[in-house]
This record gives sequence, C-alpha cells and structure tokens, in this order.
Amino acid sequence: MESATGSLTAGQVARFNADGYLPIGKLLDDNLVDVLRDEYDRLFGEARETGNFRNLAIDNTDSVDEKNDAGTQMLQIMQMCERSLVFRQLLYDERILDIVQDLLGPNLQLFHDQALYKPARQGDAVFWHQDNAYWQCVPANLVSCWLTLDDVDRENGAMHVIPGSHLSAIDHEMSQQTNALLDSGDRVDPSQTVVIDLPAGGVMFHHCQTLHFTPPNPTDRQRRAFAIHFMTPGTRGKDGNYLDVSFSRPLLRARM
Ligand SMILES: O=C(O)CCC(=O)C(=O)O
Repeated sequence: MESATGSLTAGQVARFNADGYLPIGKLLDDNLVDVLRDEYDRLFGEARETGNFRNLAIDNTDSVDEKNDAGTQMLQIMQMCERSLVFRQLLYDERILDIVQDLLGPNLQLFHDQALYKPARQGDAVFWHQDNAYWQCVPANLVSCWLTLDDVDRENGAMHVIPGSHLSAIDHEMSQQTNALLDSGDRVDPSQTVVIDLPAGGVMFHHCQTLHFTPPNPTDRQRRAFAIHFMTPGTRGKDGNYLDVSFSRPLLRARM
C-alpha cells in the first residue's frame, strides 16, 4: 500500500483501471477521525431512538425494536450529509476529491453517501455484489471512497474485492438471508479474493462494478465505515432520468 500525497501517480491510476480498486491507506489525521467518530456515534444513537436507519441483516422493516434487537446487525444510515454538517464537509475534502478527480475526471457530483456500521460481536456480512447491480446507473463508471473510522482487518469486517471484476456486469439475486441485500456469491471465485486491511482514517477506492464483500464482525471491536459514492454530472439513474444536482446530490467539484 502506498500512502497518499493528495493525488495519484500514473501507476496508481493504471492499477485502479486494471483492478477496479485502489487501497490508499491512512488519509485522515487522528483529530479528524475523532470528530467523525463522535458525530457517527451521535447520529447512530439518534437513529436507534427514532428508527431512521436500516438493519440490512434482516428483512426490511419499520419496527424500531426489530431493527435494534435483531441478533445480527449490519446497520446503514443513508445520506449522513443530510443529517450532519461534519459529514457534509467531508464530501468536499480536497484529499479525497483530488484522488477521485484522477479516477473520474474534473467534474464530480455526489450520487449518495452512507454509513455502514458493524457493531462488535453482532456485525453481519454484506454479501458479494457489484454496487451498480443496486444502482443501475448509466454510464457505469461511478467511483466509491470507502473510509474506516476504526482499524479494520479480516476479523472485524474488512473489504474483500475481486481484482478485474469491474470489467463486466454480472447477474445478482436477492440474498436468502435478508431481502435488504443482493448476493452474487455463486458467481464469485473466492480464490481470487484480495482482503484490504485499513487503519482508522484509511481509505480505499472501488469502481461501481467491482465485486466486493465484507464478512461478519464477531470480534469485540466495532467496525465503523463510511462510503461516499461519486459520479460525473450527466449520469442517469435506474429510471433513465438524469440525476440532477440538488441538496441530496451536490456538485462537489467543477473544473470543466
Ligand atoms: O461497509 C461495508 O461493510 C460494505 C460496503 C459496501 O458494500 C460499499 O461501500 O459498497
């Protein structure tokens, strides 16, 4: 893993284009990680009270108790940037945008962001999938920044990827376990898996067709992650319509 200086080398861009992912390592300093952790915990505390979150480990439900009390938990808050100025500000972090610019070009818009939380001992899996199987965006060239607020390894829910899998879209089915997640596991050759360990404040980037998976978290360590999904202006969504610039989908950089 190479540490980032703000933008990528030609070698790193070539690697992303060939492999569909790029581990960067630590990018955010510990002071910022502390601020983000506090805000993350505050927002999950609030969400657990109001029910304004999803537990992807169980079938979709509006019941706050069912979501909170389920034995397994893969918790998701969509659009942290609509709940928190701290997370909205993070979307504009120049270090992240410089990297994404090298991968996607000079005009960058948010598709959406999400917090993905695997609590200690109960954290459940996110099954093998390509993001664009959910999104069905055109063109299929979105790039995600996956950012960790805890030290993350294979024991507590690290990102697993299949190099080169972004080069073609594959079929997905709804998982057997929960109707909140797709699962393309049958079509994945696990011998090709690469596991990406990251320290708190670390980032990795992946293409929207890169097959990826995160395992359950049976450890005593929580795993707090945050994903920012970037697109180029002019991208169309599932319904064929342009995903216009809005409060939910701000333009993050425009250098034409
Ligand atoms: O955070 C996780 O466990 C899964 C993340 C993921 O699937 C994504 O960012 O696309």
